[in-house]
Amino acid sequence: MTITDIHITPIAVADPPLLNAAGLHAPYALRIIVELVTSDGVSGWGEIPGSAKTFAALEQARDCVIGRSPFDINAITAALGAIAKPEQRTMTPWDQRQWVHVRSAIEVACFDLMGKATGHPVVDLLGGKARERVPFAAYLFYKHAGAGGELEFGSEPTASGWTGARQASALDPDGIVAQAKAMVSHYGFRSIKLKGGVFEPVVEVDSILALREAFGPDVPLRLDPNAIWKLETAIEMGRRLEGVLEYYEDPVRGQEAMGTLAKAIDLPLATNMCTTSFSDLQGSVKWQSESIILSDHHFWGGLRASLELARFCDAFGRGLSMHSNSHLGISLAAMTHLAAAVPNLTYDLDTHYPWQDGHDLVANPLKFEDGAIAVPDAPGLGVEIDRDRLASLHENYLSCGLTDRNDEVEMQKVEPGWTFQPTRW
Ligand code: GKR
Ligand code: MG
Repeated sequence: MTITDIHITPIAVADPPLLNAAGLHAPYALRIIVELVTSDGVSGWGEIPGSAKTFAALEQARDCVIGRSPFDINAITAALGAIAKPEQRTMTPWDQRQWVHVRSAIEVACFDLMGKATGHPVVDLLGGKARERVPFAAYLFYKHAGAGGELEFGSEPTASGWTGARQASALDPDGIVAQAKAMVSHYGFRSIKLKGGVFEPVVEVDSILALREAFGPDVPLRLDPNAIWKLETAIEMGRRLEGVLEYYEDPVRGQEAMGTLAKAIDLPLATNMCTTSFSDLQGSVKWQSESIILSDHHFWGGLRASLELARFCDAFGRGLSMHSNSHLGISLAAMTHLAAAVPNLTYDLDTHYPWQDGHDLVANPLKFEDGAIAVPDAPGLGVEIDRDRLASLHENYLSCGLTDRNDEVEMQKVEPGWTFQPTRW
């Protein structure tokens, strides 16, 4: 089996006006879909965050893939390593390094092909199931009214349930509790994460306390201000949240500050911002910057790299959870197979999927039942791509005018003069 072609398709999917430390989500989230085609006419699929730089890097990667077997991931990885440029993570909440994304997209598509060739689900190729069902967490955002895409900013919705909550604004603790109730009742999630870094820290702590009041002590809660708080603020807020949060995610920026915070409060710290690559692991040990690392196969360079990260976490006493960005069903399937194969991935995973639900290019998207997804047994990732849907999401990309995610620019459309500050409060 030889890879004979690679199709790289940028797409844009409707995304509601969600707020975060870097600004505001645009009406469309960008993704890139990678299809590897083999000599026997089989397609393997990968999905990663979209950006012009990542698209260009994928174009350069063609020759590393074509003519090779999908079973030869070591050779493909070495070829990619030879053309990749060194790159640093930037200050944004999401990781913009393109080569980790390229490796991830290609590797996931190879695993899909290997599964289809052998008749096994990807989880089997990663060592087999450590669990039958993968639990996910509700991921709440402060947001303006509107559902993204064509609807953009609208008036308050008339729809009920999750459809209504997805359109509604949520700008205070009551709005957050309403959003949580709708999302939890629709998907059955049993843990809740709030994206912070948007309002004064006391407002965000009050939102967490309102969630605790509404859901009781048995629903684990997480708060993620995306590293925008000062150390003294994070200590003060952290003390109010001791005994309330399951973990406190990236309240401050950098491993050293996280390590200092960890000593000052009695709360587990988690990160997808300060320990984000293998070269950060030395610093993680030196500063003891977190108790829990949020893996992400898009950012760590694929599924096998994520298994290696899991071994580090096991050996160095770190918990392991999973990070997410706006995504569709190929990524959801890859996350599910990976999480099913990692024995020590014991936290409910992040997912943005509810915000994109109904817009997927996967014809048979994996379904949440009681907040979890049953690991598929079909060969490969177990997803079928709706090619018409892929084409229309690509049309969205061509017409929406976005080529990169820039939450600061989107925020300036609503609040002229607003600027991102690496440390705000
Ligand atoms: O989607 O706005 C967002 C999030 O802030 C995302 O970009 C982050 O990467 O979910 C992420 C996180 O946990 O930091
Ligand atoms: Mg985070």
